[in-house]
Amino acid sequence: MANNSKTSFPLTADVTAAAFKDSILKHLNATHGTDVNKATNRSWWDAVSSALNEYVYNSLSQTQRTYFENDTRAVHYFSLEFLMGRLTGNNLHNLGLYTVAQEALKELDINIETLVDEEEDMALGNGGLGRLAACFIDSLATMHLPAVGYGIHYEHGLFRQEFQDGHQIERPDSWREYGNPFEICRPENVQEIPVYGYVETKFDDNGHIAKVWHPGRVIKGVPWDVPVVGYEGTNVNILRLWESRASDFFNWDVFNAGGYHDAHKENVESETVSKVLYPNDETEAGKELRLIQQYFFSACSLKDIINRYQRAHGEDWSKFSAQVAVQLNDTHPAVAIPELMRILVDEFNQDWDYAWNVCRETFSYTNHTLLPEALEKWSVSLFEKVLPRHLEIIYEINRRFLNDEVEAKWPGNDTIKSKLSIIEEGHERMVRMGNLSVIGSNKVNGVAEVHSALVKSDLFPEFDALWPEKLTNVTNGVTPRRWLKACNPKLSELIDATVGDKWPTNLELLRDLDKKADDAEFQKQFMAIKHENKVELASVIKELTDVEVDPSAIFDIQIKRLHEYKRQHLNLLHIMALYRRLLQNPDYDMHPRVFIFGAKAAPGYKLAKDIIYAINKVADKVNNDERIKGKLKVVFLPNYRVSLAEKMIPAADVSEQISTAGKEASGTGNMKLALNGAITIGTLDGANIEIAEEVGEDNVVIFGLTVDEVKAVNKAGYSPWDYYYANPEIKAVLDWFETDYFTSGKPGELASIKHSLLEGGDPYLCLADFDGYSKAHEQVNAKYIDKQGWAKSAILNTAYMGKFNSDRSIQDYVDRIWKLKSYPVKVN
Ligand code: HBZ
Repeated sequence: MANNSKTSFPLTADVTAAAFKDSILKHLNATHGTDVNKATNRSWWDAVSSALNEYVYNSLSQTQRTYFENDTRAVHYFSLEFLMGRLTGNNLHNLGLYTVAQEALKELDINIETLVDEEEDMALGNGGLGRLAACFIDSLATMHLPAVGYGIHYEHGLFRQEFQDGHQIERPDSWREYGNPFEICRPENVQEIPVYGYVETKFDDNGHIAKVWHPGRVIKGVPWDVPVVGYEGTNVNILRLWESRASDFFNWDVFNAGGYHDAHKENVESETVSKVLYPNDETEAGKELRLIQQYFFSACSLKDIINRYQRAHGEDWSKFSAQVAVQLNDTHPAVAIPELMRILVDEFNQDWDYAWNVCRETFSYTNHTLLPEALEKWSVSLFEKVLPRHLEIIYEINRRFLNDEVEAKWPGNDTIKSKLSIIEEGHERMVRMGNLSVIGSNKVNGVAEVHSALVKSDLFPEFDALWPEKLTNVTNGVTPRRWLKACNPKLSELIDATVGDKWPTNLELLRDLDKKADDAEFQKQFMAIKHENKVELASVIKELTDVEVDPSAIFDIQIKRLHEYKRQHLNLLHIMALYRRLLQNPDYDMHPRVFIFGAKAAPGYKLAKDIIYAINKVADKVNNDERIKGKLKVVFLPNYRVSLAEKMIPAADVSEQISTAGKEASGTGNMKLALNGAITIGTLDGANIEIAEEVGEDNVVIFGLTVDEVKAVNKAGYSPWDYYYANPEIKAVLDWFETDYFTSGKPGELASIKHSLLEGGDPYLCLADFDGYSKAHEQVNAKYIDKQGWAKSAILNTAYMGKFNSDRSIQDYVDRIWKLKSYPVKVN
């Protein structure tokens, strides 16, 4: 019999394991049409999801009613990416039903962990930016704040990564091939979105100019709602994702004229819009389909917001910006700015200045990168083809901005005008989405202190001079519900027993763990949990790669997108140096290490793929070399994604955060790893700086050039060759890449890495930082050998990470930008 254990949350306090089990059985049959004798794992997962959805839908309805009845101001988080991961475990945890479900399933002879492994990740994002959006909507619901996430319902999320002979191969991701129990289609909120065509200029009876856009095509937007369950389950917000469809199933004229295929072609093109997520992070390709994706979801979302607004306020626009805040997650949805102008001016006949004030009060923009190749620009000709009316509006916004505001501040200064213009002049004229976003926003924020300072000083200095209040900082955070409570149940239990169970909504409470940092018994418990997590990860590693690793080795983890600026190849250079030291001296003094990687490379990013290949080839060699007696292992786990991160992070001893200073805007993996008791080896970049401040310099290992030093080195003229000739170890390791030592019979297969670091100029200063990095690793080794010292540092990392709760980030947004009130929902 299920023992009738109860949950601790008011909403689900009366739910017993026995009742939950009955509900699962009921849904297995009544909702999913199967029975205990035939049910597959998938059917059981469906049934559990339906059972938990009963609570979700109840809260969802009441949340929507509460917000409607109070006519609340709400934030609308516009993001091309939401990297949600799996929802079953998360929703069970947030409803307080995890243990109940676990017991109920045990009764049915089902292991809950196997069951939640059935779920495909909802991988509708590339990396940090998309996962941040997912953490933020979790926090918004948890903090009882009225909010809607808006994005695209991609049929295929980020590609599935396989390795073939060490090379990355991309396979399609079909996360909802057989449906998804967590999304609800809302046909009542379908939108029609025009694109292409031309603009006609008309004069009305009073001689006023009116612009009429005659679109070339209309795309239908179908909304799918994913409930976002806040912790304790009372407020359930929604993530609304738009799927594109052909607006009429058939173009009948063409069809009747015998053009069956042509009619279909247009439908296929419309449906292509939400087919697939672009897999490039930090690069801008300027592709037509991507601009259409951006416009499609921004326009659907604005129409949706306006429909909701009009139900309460009709055509009285004076309250619009008091009710509606829109946050632009990077410049990807920036076309929403001219779209709102178009709606107000062309469709609702509002005066330009009035409409512009509404816009500026409505939008705010978050910048996530300073890398020039990631700053979005669209060619004017493409813009004109896809969105002819929006281009005119952008010209008018720009004309007024330059002639009025810039001219007033810097009279006659054409240099500043050309820098601040939304249009970049040149052989191909371009629309700068960053400038449009700053000009059309109320606030602009960077994502960590140092990054926001650089946004002001290096990216947008003139805008900062023009509007000193506009540019600000909100340091990123991560949700402790997914990234500690759910992913690390053993540590969570220890924390509950030590500081109480309120920390998931008030992470500063972890600070009290510092009292136990020197307590030998607590250290033992803390490190025993780390060890158990490492044992579990070791079995995942064995299953995925067939490599055996020893859980008593140091688990040193680098997980993030593969990019030169993140410097996985610096990590690789150091691994090769260690290997060489071990070959030269089998007694070389080091605690056994396992270097573990997880990373996807953008499919078109050749060098990133070469780095993956090189790591895999070095791994093969090192892992099978008996001479080094298992002191060094290298593992590259395929298909890194949220659900794999959840298994890796609790098992990390060391967190690699080694970007070139000034390049990583914030980082959020750094936060998740430190929160789970890993010690950071990192540069003074992004949020690493703030993490080091919080946990204290004894509990991180910092190395490398600072932002100012990087600037100075580049200014003086950096030559990687100097390091190559001065440091015999660097030379030996780089030369190794050209041999066939790691690629038997195929010399030169890894040469592109050496080439990029020498002839290529080493743009991210790997060689300049190599020595510091290598010494930092010696420090890590020495630190680990001092067991008590290490345990203390690990505990203090967990204890002092309270600041990096995404609830704190959201509170900063609320205070500085959104000005929202919270509405805790009373559920009955
Ligand atoms: O955003 C990341 C930053 O690199 C990271 O430092 C920060 O912590 C995180 C959250 O603020 N940026 C991205 O993840 N960027 C993208 O994924 C991206 C995707 C498509 C693009 C450009 C960038 O066109």
